[in-house]
Amino acid sequence: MRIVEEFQPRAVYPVCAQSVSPPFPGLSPALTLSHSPAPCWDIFCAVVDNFGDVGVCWRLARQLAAEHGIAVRLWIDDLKSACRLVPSALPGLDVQQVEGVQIRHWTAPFPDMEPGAVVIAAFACGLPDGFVEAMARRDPKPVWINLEYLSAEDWVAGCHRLPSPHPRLPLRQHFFFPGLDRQTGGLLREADYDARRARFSPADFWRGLDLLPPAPDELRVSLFCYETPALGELLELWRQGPTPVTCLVPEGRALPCVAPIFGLTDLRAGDRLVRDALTVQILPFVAQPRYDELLWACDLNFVRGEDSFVRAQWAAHPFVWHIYVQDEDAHLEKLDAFLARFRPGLEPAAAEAVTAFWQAWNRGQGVAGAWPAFRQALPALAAHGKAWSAGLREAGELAQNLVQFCKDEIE
Ligand code: TRH
Repeated sequence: MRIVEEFQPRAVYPVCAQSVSPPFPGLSPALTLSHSPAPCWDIFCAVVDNFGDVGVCWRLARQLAAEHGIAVRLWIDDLKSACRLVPSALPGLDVQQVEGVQIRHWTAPFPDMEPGAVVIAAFACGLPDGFVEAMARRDPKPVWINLEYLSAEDWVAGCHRLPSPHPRLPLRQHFFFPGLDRQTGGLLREADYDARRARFSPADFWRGLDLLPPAPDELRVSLFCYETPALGELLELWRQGPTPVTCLVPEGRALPCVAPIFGLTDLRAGDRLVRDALTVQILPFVAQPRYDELLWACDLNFVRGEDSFVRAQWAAHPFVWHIYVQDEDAHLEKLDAFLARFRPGLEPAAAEAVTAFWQAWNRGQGVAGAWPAFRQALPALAAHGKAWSAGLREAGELAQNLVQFCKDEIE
């Protein structure tokens, strides 16, 4: 797009001054400050739990570096968790360069550091006090972005890009919301997404897992979800069903709900279990691009949280969202808000089926009753998924929208 061609980030964002502290103990010789380009954007990621916080920040950081020529410092407080998502990163290094991004361990006390031209607080995480003071001293002041959670609720459009002044310092932050329409920041999608998908071979993918291509009546399902009694109920139904179901389950929180179906207490990556019509294959946790391939290969994708939920929408195959649980069932309102946007364009039976099944899945009961109609709606959902993802593209792409917003703020 034109924005990429016209935008010269190095010229717009002046090179940041380096740390005034001596190099950190973990700094490898290849990463001495004189060899690495100065970071220009700082992204702060506090890992709350699971993989979504790091997942979104890592994806954004890589895109900013690879597609927009921005030097990114990604500050992560829990490097051990991050290493699951970024397999080539090392948990013991305070500073490391991975895939064009400088990953830094966010420690307390925080080092004395000149802020970049843009500072992103991911998911409203608090920034270190000393760093905020340094932001206030910087001339010009950094653009301070509060990158929020994805929500389909109507109020988001009214809050996207809103400024909020700092109570004490001459700074203001801007709220930046991912979203599903042009009134929001859009969703992350790498520039090479379509090219990667065009090159993707399902046959090679299945061969790599040592699985035959699916039989004509078989359903291939990826299952990334939180623990829920609904999972056992559904697997049991599939086991007894008239047609084969092969279920690819990434290792993690769901496994204790899967094991009892096979009379086991423990499952691990590499296990393959077959009982009646049901085959379950446990997968290792893979790098993000490989996870996309799983979503492209399967007929139905169970996803969760935020980032895998977004990836399932780009994959445009039928999907089921296990939403992250919030206090006072606030998540159920978010679920309904998404469904209210997603349903238009679906025939009434399919619209009802997707609503009933998603609600049963998220409430943890009633999936067996909701499954037959949902199963029947899969062809309609497959067609709808294509139209839905095409519509999402019209909202624009989040990294690009963010770059443009910051450019406008700086000028
Ligand atoms: O892991 P999640 O449940 O993450 C979150 C967090 O709980 C977070 O606190 C909360 O705010 C958020 O949900 C809503 O789900 P999510 O967001 O889908 O993140 C998973 C990431 O892991 C995503 O980037 C995809 C990636 N992934 C892989 O890279 N490889 C894999 O094999 C799998 C299964 C996932």
